[in-house]
Amino acid sequence: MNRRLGLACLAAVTFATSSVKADVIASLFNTGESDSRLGLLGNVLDPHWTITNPNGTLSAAFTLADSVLAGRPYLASLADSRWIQPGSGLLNNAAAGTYIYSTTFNLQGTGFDPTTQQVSFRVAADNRIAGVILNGHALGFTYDGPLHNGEAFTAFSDAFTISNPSFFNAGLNQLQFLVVNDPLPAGAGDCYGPPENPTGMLLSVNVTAVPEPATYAMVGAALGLFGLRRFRRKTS
Ligand SMILES: [Ca+2]
Repeated sequence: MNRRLGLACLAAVTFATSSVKADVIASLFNTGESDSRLGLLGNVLDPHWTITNPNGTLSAAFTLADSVLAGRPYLASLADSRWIQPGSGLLNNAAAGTYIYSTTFNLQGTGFDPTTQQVSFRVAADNRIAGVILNGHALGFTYDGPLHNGEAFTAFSDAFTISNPSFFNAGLNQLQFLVVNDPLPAGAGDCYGPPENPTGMLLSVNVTAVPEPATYAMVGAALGLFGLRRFRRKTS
C-alpha cells in the first residue's frame, strides 16, 4: 500500500469510528453509580434507583457491600456500577417474589434522538430477570443466568439494545426491571451458614450513537475516490 493510500484509509477509518461513539444520557445511571460516574461504596443509598417489594411497598435501594458478595456466586462490582438491593444491611432473608427496580431519566433538551442512537444494557440478578419495561412497554427481555436454582449471578447477560424508538418519551422516561427472588431450594444455605435468600441486581447501561446512512455514504465515497486515484497513478 502506498503512503498516500495508507493515509487516506486511516483518515476514512478515523472518520467512521468517530461517528460511532459511546455517549451518556446525563440522568441515566447504572445501579450503584454516583453522580460523578464512579461506583458507590458498599451499603449506601443509591440516589437513582428505587425498588418496589413483592408486597407493593417501596424501598430505597442500597448498594451491596463487597463483604456480602465475598465467597458467594456473584459477579464482582465494576468501576462504575455495583449490586443494589431493597434496604440496607445484609438482607439475608429477602422475601421470595418479584421486585421492581425502577429508575427515571429525562431526554428533554439532551439532543438524544432514539432514531439514530441506541440504549443497551447488560444485567445480572439474584435470582433472575423476568422482564424489562420502558414507559410501560415490555421489551421482551428475560435473563436466568448461566446456572440455575439460585446460583445464576456469576455473569452478565448479553447486551440487550432497546431498538424501538417509539418506546422513548421526549421528556421523562421510566425504566423498570422485574427481579424475581426465587424461594430457597430444599437444603439450601448449607454452603454459607444458616439458610439465607438475598436478592439484588447489577446493571450496566450504555448509549451508543449510530451513524446515519449519510455518514456511511460519505465514507464509501471517500474510499472510492482514493481507490480511483491509486488506479490512475498505476495506469499512468
Ligand atoms: Ca435469592
